[in-house]
Amino acid sequence: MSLKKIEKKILACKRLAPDDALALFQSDDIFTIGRLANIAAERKNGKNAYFIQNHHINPTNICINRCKFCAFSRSKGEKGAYELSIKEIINKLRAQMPVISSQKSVVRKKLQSLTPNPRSLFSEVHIVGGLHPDWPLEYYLEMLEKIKKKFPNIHIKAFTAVEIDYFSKISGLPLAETLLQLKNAGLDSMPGGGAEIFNARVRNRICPEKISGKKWLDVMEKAHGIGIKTNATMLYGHLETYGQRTEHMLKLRDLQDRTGGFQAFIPLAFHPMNTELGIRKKGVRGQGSGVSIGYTSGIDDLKTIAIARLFLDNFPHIKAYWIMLGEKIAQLALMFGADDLDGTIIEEKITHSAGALSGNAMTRVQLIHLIEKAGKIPVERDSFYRRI
Ligand code: V47
Ligand code: SF4
Repeated sequence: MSLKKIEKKILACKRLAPDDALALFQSDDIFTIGRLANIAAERKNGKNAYFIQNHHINPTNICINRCKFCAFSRSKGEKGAYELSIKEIINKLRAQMPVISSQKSVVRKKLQSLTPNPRSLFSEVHIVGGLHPDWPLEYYLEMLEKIKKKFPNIHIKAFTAVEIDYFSKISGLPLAETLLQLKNAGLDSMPGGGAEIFNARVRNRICPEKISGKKWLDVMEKAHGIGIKTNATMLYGHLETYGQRTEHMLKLRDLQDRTGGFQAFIPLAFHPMNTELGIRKKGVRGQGSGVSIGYTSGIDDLKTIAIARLFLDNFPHIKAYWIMLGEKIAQLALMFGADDLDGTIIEEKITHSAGALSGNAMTRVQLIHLIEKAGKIPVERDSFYRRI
């Protein structure tokens, strides 16, 4: 279908077909696609662009899966492998707390005015890690319980669908029961990682040990079924085609029609450094030997965000994760359909192991500045997109 026809559909608020999304991916008219995505974003969220003060924690990088695009993971005993005790996790979180209480009163008042929770500098902790060969489900339950006990006001967004499925396998409990136990221990919502690309052929090449796309969707459906909100991601810029990106988003849109449990969609730009996939092997995809899969282009990043906004008409939010996009492309993404920059992060390991060019943390003031300069209204949110 021509871009003009697709534009008409969008302006009439009609749902895009997979062929429309494919035609948008194949088009070079980035300005038209961006303008339309901005219209769709403003229909949903006005000029609001959200951000959150959050803290990422990765309890371990030891993982039995060793996906070919992952530079973060290690095998047990390998150089660079680490494990955090629950005490170390608590201490990492606590390290952000006394910043305020130890200040002189005038500084303390100023800091308190900058944060939703006067005792902390963040309102959400985001926890994901490797599939550890020895830790039992009880370890994760205790982790949640202890974090909740020490920081009752902090929202815990934790564990990808891949981890949840693994916890179910190692505990011998059904998925629904595993999720319930985690929920009762303090799990408030789930991040969207582990989706990668659902297409089985590509998935088998980039992460052969990982659960199937079908299983990922099944875990999410069960989580939504017991009232756990989640996000969804898509790893792009590796071996997948535009058609496979569209197919991936279609599966997410179909599930969202059934459950309504997704909050945000986050396209994740593949980072190639230190990964097995970063250097293409001889003959793969008809390329010569040693041809590397590089970083994604800014144009592809913006197009993917925009098409996601247009195609995923039932997702409330599209997140431009600044860690993966870089601060500047993430800012531009706010004019191309994204309405969320994610957060302050504080410590990021997964993308930085793979050569992220972005910083590790941003302050609330920096995030507000980026949003305002993109002509949007900064809204500090909680984990359910309520204004703080
Ligand atoms: O599951 C791993 C991906 C994910 C690489 O839900 C890589 O709010 C790019 O899911 N290049 C973890 N991506 C990050 C994630 C996430 C991040 C921020 C917010 C949310 C949310 C979720 O990162 C993994 C995997 O899909 N990943 N290695 C890489 N080399
Ligand atoms: Fe393990 Fe996740 Fe890295 Fe895959 S992406 S190797 S599952 S930590």
